[in-house]
Amino acid sequence: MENPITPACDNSQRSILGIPGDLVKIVGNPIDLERLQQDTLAIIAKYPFPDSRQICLTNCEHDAPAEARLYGGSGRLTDGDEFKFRTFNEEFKGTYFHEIYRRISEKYVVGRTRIALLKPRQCYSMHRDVSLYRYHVAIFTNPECFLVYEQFGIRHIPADGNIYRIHSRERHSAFNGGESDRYHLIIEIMSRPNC
Ligand SMILES: O=C(O)CCC(=O)C(=O)O
Ligand SMILES: [Fe+2]
Repeated sequence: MENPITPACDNSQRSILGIPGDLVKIVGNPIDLERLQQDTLAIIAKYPFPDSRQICLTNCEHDAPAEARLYGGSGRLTDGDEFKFRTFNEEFKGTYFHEIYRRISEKYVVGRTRIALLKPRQCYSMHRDVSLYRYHVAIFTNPECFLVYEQFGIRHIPADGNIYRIHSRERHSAFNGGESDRYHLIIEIMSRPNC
């Protein structure tokens, strides 16, 4: 008899429920992953990751203290205003992150832009974000890292140099069920349908 709790599923699909096709979708042209990884390693070596496990590449004010510029936009925002953080931090100008930020800025209004670390066996609470979409680039990941949607199942974002647009207003979380650190670049974009 079929087990009603764990229905047979095709693991190669890496999804469980009926999911809208574009829940996680590749946008634009790929980036140079190796350059991004090199610049990430340099940043990791220079700046400690705080408890929120995020370094913000954008900040709200030019004249904020260095500490606030790096960490002011990290973690959960109390007011949900992702577009306060629109100034690219001088500290990271000249990096490949800046090039990617400028490339996306040519087409969209870009807000809070972060490097997010998820350590092995860490996860986020289930939540909805204010923004409809976000862009993600997996910088370093492992096959056991997943974005989890309450309604739609799970998705793995591979480190393949692609920029992925995710739906961030659907209830979701993310976890690292693997044994190596996961680093994602997360970019807030002013949402428009079909962007
Ligand atoms: O994968 C992550 O680090 C964060 C996922 C998330 O909650 C988001 O991007 O909205
Ligand atoms: Fe989120």
